[in-house]
Amino acid sequence: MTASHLPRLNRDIAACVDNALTSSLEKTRAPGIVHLGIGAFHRAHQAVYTQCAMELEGGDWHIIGVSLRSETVAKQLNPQDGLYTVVERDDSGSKHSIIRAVNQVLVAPEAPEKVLDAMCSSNIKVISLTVTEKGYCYHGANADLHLEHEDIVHDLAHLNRPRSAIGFLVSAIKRRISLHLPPLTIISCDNLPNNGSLLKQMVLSFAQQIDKELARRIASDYRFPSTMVDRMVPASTPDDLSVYAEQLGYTDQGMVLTEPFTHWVIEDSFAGPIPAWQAAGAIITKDVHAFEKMKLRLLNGCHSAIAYIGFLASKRYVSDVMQSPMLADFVLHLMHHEILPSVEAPEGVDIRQYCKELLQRFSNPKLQHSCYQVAMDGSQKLPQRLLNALQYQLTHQGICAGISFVIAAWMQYTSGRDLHNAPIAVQDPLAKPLSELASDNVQEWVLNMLAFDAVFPKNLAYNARLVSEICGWLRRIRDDKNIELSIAALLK
Ligand code: CS2
Repeated sequence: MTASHLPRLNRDIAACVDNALTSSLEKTRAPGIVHLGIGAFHRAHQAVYTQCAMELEGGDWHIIGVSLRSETVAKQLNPQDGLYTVVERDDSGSKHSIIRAVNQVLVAPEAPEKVLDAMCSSNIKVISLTVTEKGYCYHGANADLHLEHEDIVHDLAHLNRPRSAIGFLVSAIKRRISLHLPPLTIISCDNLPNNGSLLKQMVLSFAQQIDKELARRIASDYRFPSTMVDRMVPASTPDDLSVYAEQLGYTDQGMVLTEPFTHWVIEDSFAGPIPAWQAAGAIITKDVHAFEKMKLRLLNGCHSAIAYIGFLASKRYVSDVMQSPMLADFVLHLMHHEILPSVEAPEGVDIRQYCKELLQRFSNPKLQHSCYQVAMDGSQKLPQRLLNALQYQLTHQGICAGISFVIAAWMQYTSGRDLHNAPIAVQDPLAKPLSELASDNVQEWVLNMLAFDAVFPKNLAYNARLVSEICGWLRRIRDDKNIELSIAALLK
C-alpha cells in the first residue's frame, strides 16, 4: 500500500519474472489473449500485469498482439520472439525487466484474416484494446457509432477484411458464435469514461447494422468491463535505444520506457476466466467509475493542460513545465480549484495525497514525456478530461478561468501556428476543420469553436460567461506572446 492507498504492481513478482528464464512460462507460451493496438502503453502496462499473473498463478495467457495500422511493432518484436525490456526511470535511478508475455505481433492491414483466425481460436478468452480515443469511431454529437466514418463504411461492406477495431470485433464475434465458441471478455484499456460501456455500445451499433440477432447475442453473452488504466509511457526515441543498449549490454528494438508507477482497476464483469491480474496488483471492483473519473479529470485533464501551455511556452517535456514556478502554480490551481471540486474520492483513496503524487509524477525529470506527444488528438481528449469539470464549475458557479485558459491555448495550438506564427504539425483526426475555424476575429473564432459539436456539448455553445472567459484569455495569450506572463495575470 502506498500513501494514497492504491495498490501497485507486485514488485517482488516483477523481479522474480526477471529471473524466470527457465520457468514454465517459457516452455508453453500458449496464448489466451488477443490485444488490438499493441503500442508502448500496452507493453508497459497490461502485458506486465499479465506476465506477473502467469508467474503467480499460471495459466495460458500469452498475448497475440495486433497492430491495426503500422508494421513497426511487428518488425521490432517478432525477430525478438516477442521479448522486450521495460525500463522504469525516475530520480532514484532506473530498473529494467524483460517481458515475455507477448508471443507474436500480427499486422492487421497485411493479413486481416490471420487476425480474425487468432481472435476465433478456442484458446482465446480475452480480447483487450488500446486503440486510443479515436479508434472507437465514436461520434460525439450523436453519442453513438460514427456510421459515416470511412473505416466503418468500409468494414460494413467488407466484414471479412475489416480495418477498424470495431469491425474486427464484430466480425470475429459473428464467426465465434457460428462456430459455437464460448463468449469472450472484451476489455477496453483506453482513457475514456465508461470505456467498457462505450465499447459495447459501438460494437452493438455496428452489429445492428448487420444482423439484429447478432447484436442481441453479443449483448446477452459477451462482457465489456470498464477499466481505469494508469502509467505514463513516453515514446522511445532511437537515442534512448542506443543509450540503454550500452547500459544493458543488448540491443532491444522493442524497449519501452516508463515511470515506476502503475495502476489498473477493472470492473468485475467477465464472460469467462481471466489471468490472475488481481494477484499482480490490479483492483477488481464493481465500481470502476469513481477511479476512472478521478484519473481522467485530475491526471489526464492536467496532463493536457500542461501539454498545450507547455508547447506554447516552448517547453519540451512535461517535467520542464513543472520546473517553471509560474506554470507549476497554474497546474496546482487548475487541479485543486477547478477540477477537484467535480471529483469524488473512490472508496479508500486519499485524494489529496493522490494529487500530491500526481504532481511528483508530472515532475519526474527522467521520464522525458514530451508536451507534443500528450498534445496529440486533443479533440478526442478534451471532453472527458476538461469539459466535464468545466460543466460542473459552470453549473455550480465555480471558477473556470484556468480551464478557459487551457481551451484558449488549445485553440491557438489547433490553429496550426504558435504565438510567433511558426507552424505547428498538429496531429489530430479533426486537425483540418479545427484549423479552418481560426480567425483574427477572436470572438467569431471562439463562437464557432464552441459550436463545433464534435468536441463541445451543445449547452456550452451559448454560455455567455464561457465565451467571454475564453475570448479574454485567447486575446491575452496572443497579445502577450508569452504564456508565463499571461498566466501571471490569471493567478494574481
Ligand atoms: C497522456 C496519457 O498522452 C496522453 O494523452 O495524458 O497517455 C497519460 O500519460 C496516461 O493516461 C497516464 O496513465
